[in-house]
Amino acid sequence: ADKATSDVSLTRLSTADADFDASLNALLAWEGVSDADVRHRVDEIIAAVRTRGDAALVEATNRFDRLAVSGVGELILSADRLRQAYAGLPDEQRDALAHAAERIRVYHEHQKPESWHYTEADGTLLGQQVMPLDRAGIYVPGGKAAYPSSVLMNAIPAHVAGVREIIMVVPTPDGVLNELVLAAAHLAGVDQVFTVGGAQAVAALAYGTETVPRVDKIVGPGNIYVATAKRAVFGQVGIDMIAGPSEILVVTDGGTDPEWLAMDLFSQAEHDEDAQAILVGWEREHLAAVEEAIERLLPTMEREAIIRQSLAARGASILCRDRDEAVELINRIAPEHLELSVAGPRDWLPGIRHAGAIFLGRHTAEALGDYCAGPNHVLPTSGTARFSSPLGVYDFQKRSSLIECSAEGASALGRTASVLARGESLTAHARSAENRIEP
Ligand code: HSO
Ligand code: ZN
Repeated sequence: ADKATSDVSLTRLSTADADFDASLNALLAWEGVSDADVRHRVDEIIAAVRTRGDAALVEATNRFDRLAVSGVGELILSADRLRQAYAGLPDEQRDALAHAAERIRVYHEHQKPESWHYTEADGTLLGQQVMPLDRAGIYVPGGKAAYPSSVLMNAIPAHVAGVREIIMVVPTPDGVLNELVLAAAHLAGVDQVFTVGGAQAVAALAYGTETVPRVDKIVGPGNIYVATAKRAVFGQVGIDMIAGPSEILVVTDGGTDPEWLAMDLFSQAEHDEDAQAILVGWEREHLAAVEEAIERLLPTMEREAIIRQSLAARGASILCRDRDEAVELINRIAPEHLELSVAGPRDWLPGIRHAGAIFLGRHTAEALGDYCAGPNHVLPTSGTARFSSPLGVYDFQKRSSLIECSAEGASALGRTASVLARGESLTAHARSAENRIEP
């Protein structure tokens, strides 16, 4: 174990430490499962909304968001209201939002998968047809994590996918609306907004109420109640991944301004106390320079307290032997965001197997990707980049397989199917297939 001295805000590790593996595991550990108490409360809310619809939704909303509305009608924002929010923004904000939305749209247009088919010699056609979901529900958190950029990132891929109807829910605790969030909804093609949140909003989207339409998939981040509710309704509807705290892993070859690196780490750390910012490099002095920049810049940060807490609890500066060991670390951590602040970053790509988004080179700050580069900022966290991908157009589509047998094709396949069906003692299957066998 190493000199986590009091003048340094984050944990210092070295791959040469005898207990490095254990230290790294402890650093990465994240308990993402909600406790039985939360699950119980969420189940109750879901059951209430499922059985009593609008009435339960209004009750829960009044209670948790400290409102006094009498019907769901008061919780609907019209398309006009969204347009107004957009029109009412200061020019600079409106232009920035529009610029970001356009770039995100263009990027996601590239993601659109094509339907395909092929035809066999006997005329049999096989293929796959891609179709959008009918209705998607987008959860937008209220309060301190109400990010307009996340509205764009969740709704635009749905829109590009061709989803017919996009329903957004956003809680308004104490009735407070975020105009930027509404403006983003307008730009992203959201059809209807309900100002509800929490498990009750997830339940309403999953089962439908008299007023809230039932959706086919619910996406978007939320607090522990929202995440628990999404898990609970999975199967009734589709859900996206359950997001953990935001993470960044910055790899430096020693050639980037330490202050840039410090700020890149802060940019994740400032999201919340549980966010994780990790620096990896093989130049001992350079790492020390970044640590020093961190100390120097911390007092200048508006969110100093959150950043300090995040760095102290989950931040680290890891000294490794060389570039190969850095790649090993990347794949082991499977970070949500990977910044390769190195010369020749593209050469690294073939070695990187697990990362949500890869930011190549010294100029590519993660913050640019968070807002407006184009790729999605909804990414797999907590090591789930090992098996999952950024939110994308494909999350709002599904595939149907296509089979069209020619007479000749059916005859040939009939023989194979018949044998296999009789092997399974399924006689109707066998005779159905045999009917197509030509003598
Ligand atoms: N870094 C966040 C996304 C975000 N950043 C929104 C700023 N606003 C996702 O990990
Ligand atoms: Zn961010």
